[in-house]
Parts: sequence; structure tokens; C-alpha cells
Amino acid sequence: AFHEDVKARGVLIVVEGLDRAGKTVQCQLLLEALQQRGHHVKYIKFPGNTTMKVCLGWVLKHACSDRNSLTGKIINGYLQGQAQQDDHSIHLLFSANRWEAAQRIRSDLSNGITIIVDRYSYSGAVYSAAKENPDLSLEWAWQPEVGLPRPDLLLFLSISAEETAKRGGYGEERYETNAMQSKVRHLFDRLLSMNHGHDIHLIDARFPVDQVAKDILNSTLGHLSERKPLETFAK
Ligand code: DGP
Ligand code: NA
Ligand code: NA
Repeated sequence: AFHEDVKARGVLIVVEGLDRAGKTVQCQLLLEALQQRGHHVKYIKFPGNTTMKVCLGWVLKHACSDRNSLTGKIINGYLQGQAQQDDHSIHLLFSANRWEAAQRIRSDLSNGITIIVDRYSYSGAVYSAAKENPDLSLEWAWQPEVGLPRPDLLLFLSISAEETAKRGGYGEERYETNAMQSKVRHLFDRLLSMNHGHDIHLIDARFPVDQVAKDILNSTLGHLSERKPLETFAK
């Protein structure tokens, strides 16, 4: 029976990248493409309860993270600049927001549902480390992620901070400045070069939406028959 469960499990796919790399739109297109191929797919957006500027209606319809969770509300106020938080404290709240969803991710996967995750532990570590608080290194920032479900596939939408800045004015959110985004990009590169033991596909996100979507789908199709047990982020 154990082997039957493993065989039937869904695939955990994470999409990461800078603000305005196109993650949410690409998550939507991937979800639709996989559904058309007959897969049972869900979408989760982290952090929960942020202001959704892209595809608002679609996100609200499909997102299964708890947008009104306790941590989601605090994170939202922080991102909107309505509340100050100690760097470590808000870091742990972002992580807690992912831990709140961990059990549901596990059970959905074991029920054969493939999950597309819009930002995950990688954003968690790099956005906090980019603050250059001397007591908050990338290594420290990664630790609360240890033990969370490890994705089968990480799709990194690769684009420079300069390129995303050209995509129109940033919104009002706390981290949406050029200086912050270039630090974030640098730290993403550092974090991705550490071996997490899973596949990472760099997707060139400078191309038009349709081409990026094609690259993402091609990267994903090879992973849908994966039958290994779900792993967690190791120490
Ligand atoms: P988004 O709705 O995807 O644009 O995310 C909102 C902002 O929050 C974005 O600038 C990235 C940042 N962010 C996402 N996850 C985390 C996290 O775990 N920790 C920190 N510090 N920032 C995060
Ligand atoms: Na954002
Ligand atoms: Na987004």
C-alpha cells in the first residue's frame, strides 16, 4: 500500500523570482496547461494575504493558502508599510506562514494533487538577508525552512533587477525598489548555487509571456512522472 501511495502522489513545483518577473501569470498558465493534460492541480501563493495586483480574480478563485491566517494579516500590514516589525520577527512570521500550509501541502500531494507554489522558502531567505542586518545572514534565514516539504522542481524566472524595473513603476510594497531588488537577485543566485538536492530550472524571463510559458511547460513535463517519495529541506 505504501508503494501505491508513493506512485500516486502529486508533484510539488515552486516558481521563484524577483518582484515582477512574471511568476503569478506563469503559475496561472502552467496550471491551465497541466489541467488540460488531465492533471489535478492546485495553486498556492506565499505569503498569504498580500495585495494581489496581478490576476486578482484568478488568484482569489484558485489560491488555497489561507489569506486570512493570523500571520497573513500581520505580513500584509508589514508589506504595506502600515506596521514596523523587527527583522527577525517578521522573518519568522513569513516562515510560519509557510508552515501553516505544510500539512495541507503534504496531504494534497499524497492525494495525487500537483501543487504549483508561487514563492516559497527561497524568497523567504533572500528577502530577509537582503536587508543586510548583520545578525541576519542568508544561512540564518534559511534555518526555519528546514523540514518544510522540498519541491520536486524549482523554476526560477531569471531576470535582472534592471529588466524588471523597466516593466513599469513598482507598486507601493516595502521591497519594491531597485536597490532592494538587485540585492535580492544576487542572494537568489547565491542560494540557488547551494545544493538543495532537487532540480532547478533557470527560465529566461525576459522573453514574451507565451515563450516563457512554453519553456516552463517543457521543463515541467519531464517531472510529472516522478515517483520518489516527498522529501523535506535538510539541515
Ligand atoms: P508578492 O505578493 O509575491 O509580490 O510578495 C510580496 C513581497 O514579499 C515581495 O516583495 C517578496 C516578499 N516576500 C515573499 N516571501 C517573503 C518571505 O518569506 N520573507 C520576506 N522577508 N519577504 C518575502
Ligand atoms: Na510584490
Ligand atoms: Na506575483
